[in-house]
Amino acid sequence: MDKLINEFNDYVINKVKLKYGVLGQADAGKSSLINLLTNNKDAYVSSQTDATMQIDAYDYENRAELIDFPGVGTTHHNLKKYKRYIDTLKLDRVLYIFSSKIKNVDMKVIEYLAKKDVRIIFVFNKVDSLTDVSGQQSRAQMEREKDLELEQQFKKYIQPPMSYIYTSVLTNEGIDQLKETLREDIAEKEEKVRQLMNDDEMINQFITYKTNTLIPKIFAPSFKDIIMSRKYENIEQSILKHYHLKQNDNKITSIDERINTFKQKAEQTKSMFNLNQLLKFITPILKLKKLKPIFFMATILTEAGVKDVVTIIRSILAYVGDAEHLTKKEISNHTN
Ligand SMILES: Nc1nc2c(ncn2[C@@H]2O[C@H](COP(=O)(O)OP(=O)(O)OP(=O)(O)O)[C@@H](O)[C@H]2O)c(=O)[nH]1
Ligand SMILES: [Mg+2]
Repeated sequence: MDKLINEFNDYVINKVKLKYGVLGQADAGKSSLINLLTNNKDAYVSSQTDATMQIDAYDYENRAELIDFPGVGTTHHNLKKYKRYIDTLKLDRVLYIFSSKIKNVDMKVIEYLAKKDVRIIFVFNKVDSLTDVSGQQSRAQMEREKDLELEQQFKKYIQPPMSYIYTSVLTNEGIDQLKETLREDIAEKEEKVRQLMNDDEMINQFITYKTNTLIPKIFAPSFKDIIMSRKYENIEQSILKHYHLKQNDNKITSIDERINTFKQKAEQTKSMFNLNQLLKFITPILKLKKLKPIFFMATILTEAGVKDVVTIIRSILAYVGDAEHLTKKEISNHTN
């Protein structure tokens, strides 16, 4: 696939990435599960309770994020703090990990999530150590009882049926089932990605994002020399490269030519750079968030004695505007 389309595809995927909060009981194996699911050794695992002190996110197959929470109800992370984490992170889903019986604090967190309409996948980890001391019950019986208990506790806020996925990081039991659950959940998003790739508003958003990352690149202090020496082709190349446009495929009017045209029109003869004047030209062309680098560069150039600063910047931005337009056309051609 085309570089540009690839980047747009990544952008859209990122937009719809599901955020899974991996929450649950302290020491239940939340971080270990994340490590296993994402094949990394990064999530902090410890034999000490309360190992996860901060909140980190891990990529899951480039389609979702697993967010490693600290254990609930520990001294450092009381209920209030936990709720705050949940709110600020805007979770789409929660994997709630148990390794022992349901506690009061679990009920409070789950009730909070349910009221916020966050879908919860219940996991009972460390199933390798789930044994019946009396030897009376089979594993299947124990699991059935645990599922019933789960339903009893939460049917007030969550629609039954409810059951755990029983997992073990030690024996790998249940890991495939957990992955399958995630896979189905994520698959629903694939269609959404396809739709958004054809969505005009999404294309515009992407282009705005691209331009916003371009501006600080162009108007970096190193560009002062280029502008002083009037080698605008360098800037043109950077712009085309940034949008993955090929030099030959398009006929954008050069910056040099634009400068001449603007000068001929004699619209702008003042030697001093004027902020309002510049703004007047920028606003209709680009939807820019970051104007600071432009003004900063304009000031530097004016101080360096460049006379037609506004005309130069105006011409560069007009070039960017055309590049944006071409980029949009490229994407639309590809996706429609
Ligand atoms: N027997 C057994 N031990 C496990 C399993 N999963 C994790 N452990 C062990 O349990 C301990 C805690 O694991 P962590 O992954 O740090 O647990 P956590 O839920 O992230 O802990 P906090 O972040 O402190 O709340 C470690 O010693 C793990 O090796 C499992 O499935 N079975
Ligand atoms: Mg942890």
